This record gives sequence, C-alpha cells and structure tokens, in this order.
Amino acid sequence: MVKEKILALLKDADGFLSGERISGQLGVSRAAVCKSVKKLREEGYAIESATNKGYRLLASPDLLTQGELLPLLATRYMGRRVYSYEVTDSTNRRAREEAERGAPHGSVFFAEEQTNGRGRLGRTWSAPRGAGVWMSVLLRPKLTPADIAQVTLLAGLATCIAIREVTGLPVAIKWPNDIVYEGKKLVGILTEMAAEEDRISALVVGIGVNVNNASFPKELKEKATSLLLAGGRRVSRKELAARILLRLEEEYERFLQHAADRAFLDRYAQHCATIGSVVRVATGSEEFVGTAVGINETGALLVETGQGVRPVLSGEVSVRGMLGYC
Ligand code: BTX
Repeated sequence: MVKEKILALLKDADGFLSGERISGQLGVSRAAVCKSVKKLREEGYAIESATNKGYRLLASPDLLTQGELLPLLATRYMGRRVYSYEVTDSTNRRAREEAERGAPHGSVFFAEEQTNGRGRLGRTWSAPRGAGVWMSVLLRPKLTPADIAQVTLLAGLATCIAIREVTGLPVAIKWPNDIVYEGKKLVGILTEMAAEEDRISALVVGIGVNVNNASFPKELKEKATSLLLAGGRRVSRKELAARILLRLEEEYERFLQHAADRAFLDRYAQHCATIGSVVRVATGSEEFVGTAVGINETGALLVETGQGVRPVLSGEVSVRGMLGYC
C-alpha cells in the first residue's frame, strides 16, 4: 500500500523528503502522496510539512501494526507476519480463520479493540480500545496434542519474563499461565488448537495484557490490574509486544530442542507465585486444599495434600491471597 511505503521512506529519511521525490520513487501522483500523509496524520503520526522542503516524520504513535512493530523486532520468525485490526471480535478467532487460509508459522494478530475477547471455559475477556496488547500468535508445531499443555506454560513464562524486563515490575505467574501483580490479574492466556487426527495443524496462543488501562469496569475492579496502575506510568505497547515475541521464540525453540527439561521447569518455578502457596483445587468432581510444591515434566502442578502429592493437570486452582481467594 502507498501509505505504508511512504511511512517506510519517511522513517528511513534523515530529515525532510520532498513530495516530488516520494512520488517519483513510488511512481504515484503528488496528490496520492498528499492523501496518504493526511491518512497517516489521522492515525497519529506527527508529520511536519514545509514549503520547498517536503515532509518530515517527527513522532510515531504506539500502534500495533507491521510498520511500527518490525523495526523493534529481534526475532527470526515470531511476529514477522503481522495482521492488525482496528476492531475485531477475537484475535484468536481471526488467527484460526487465517490459519485455514495458510497464514505462516509465527504470524501475529493484533486488535486495538476486541468486542468478544475470549477467555477460558467460555468466559469473556475485556479488551477495550487501545488499552492493552490483545494478540494471538499462530504456531504450526510439529507436536502432539499432549505437548500442548507445555506450550501454554512456556507462553506464560515468556510473557512474564518480557513484562519484568520492560517494566521492572515483579509480576509473577499464577499456574498455569495467568500473570498477576499483587494478587490481581494482569494477563490472561488462551491456547486453542486445530488438530487433524494426531497431528496439530495450528496452535493459536492468545495473550491479553492489560497495559495502559486507567480503570476497570465494576465487576473487574477487585481482581484486575494494568501495568499503568501497577507501575504508575504508561508502557509502550509495541515495545512490550516485540519483547514478548522475542522471549516466546526463545522459549519455544528451547522447548523444541529439549521438550520440558529441568532448566525450563526451574525457570518456570522461579517465576511462578503459585508454587509455595496454599491452593484450593476444584476439578469437575471434587475439591481439595493443599500446598503447591512444584510442577512436573508434563506441566502438572504438584499439590501436597497431607496425604501425599497429587498432580493437577486441569481444573480451577485458586491461590490464597490472589484474585479474591483468602
Ligand atoms: P480466563 O477465563 O482465565 O479469564 C477470564 C476471566 O477473567 C473473566 O471471567 C473475568 O472475571 C476476568 N477478566 C476479564 N477480562 C479481564 C481483564 N482484561 N483483566 C483481568 N481480568 C479479566 C484468560 O481467561 C484468557 C484470556 C485471553 C485473552 C486473549 S486477548 C487476545 C486473544 N484473543 C481472544 O479472544 N482471547 C485472547
């Protein structure tokens, strides 16, 4: 698109670029250049124009678009193909749709706003306009469905590491892959897969990070927080997204080479606030209380109940002191 090409030229330029030069280089009319500059300004780009000099880019907005993300990205393939939506129902749904049309491994899907953001077990995820990183990553893993629990864990670990690096906040994982700060939820992750027989054709890792939300609706106030509320300053969404993609690629590559090895389990445990806490576990058929003591190589949470250690692979785990459980 002309607009993206003009933006790339302005970003590369060292000062002003004349309208004539841009139109010559791209083979489009001066009027088309003018129109695209107007559109870029509407999107939030600060572009100065001066008679006889042309255009100069002064500042770029914090948008989750290919043009803004790629210069910050240090990955080989994660996030190299970007799909951006102003408004969509759910980036996970979009990713699954594009997966069927052949979108490549590592594609990332961003929305400024989701109207039907999905949580686990049919719950909804609040994703207001411009406030967070609402993203889905498409993986085409050579894994079996049994390995997927661990990909979910490594997505949580990668996101936790990225947030700590970008903000310095001591955020932590609530098993399996929520991220919390002072007992409130900052990040939710929803992994969904499309499988054919015993082969996974697509795995969609949906990550919702509350970044610059200044407040939450009444029903979430007690259990949700954002990086802005936690750290007292706005955080660049594009920088955070680029860092999450980098750490995700690293953790995923390590996983492909070693599956869940001891080093991964240790790294995960170091970032997980559930381990060492009193937990209440509700499976479909029963409820019990115990102390979480670790995770095993299948990703199960190990809970000491007083009558032995029980591995928990699914079910709802409440942690004392977090999200309203006391
Ligand atoms: P979850 O089922 O663990 O969490 C959903 C629950 O969390 C809700 O029932 C509500 O109580 C609470 N909640 C809803 N919105 C928020 C919020 N913004 N912050 C904190 N708490 C909230 C977690 O599900 C998985 C969420 C994944 C969201 C991403 S966003 C990008 C991608 N696309 C998509 O549709 N979902 C994923």
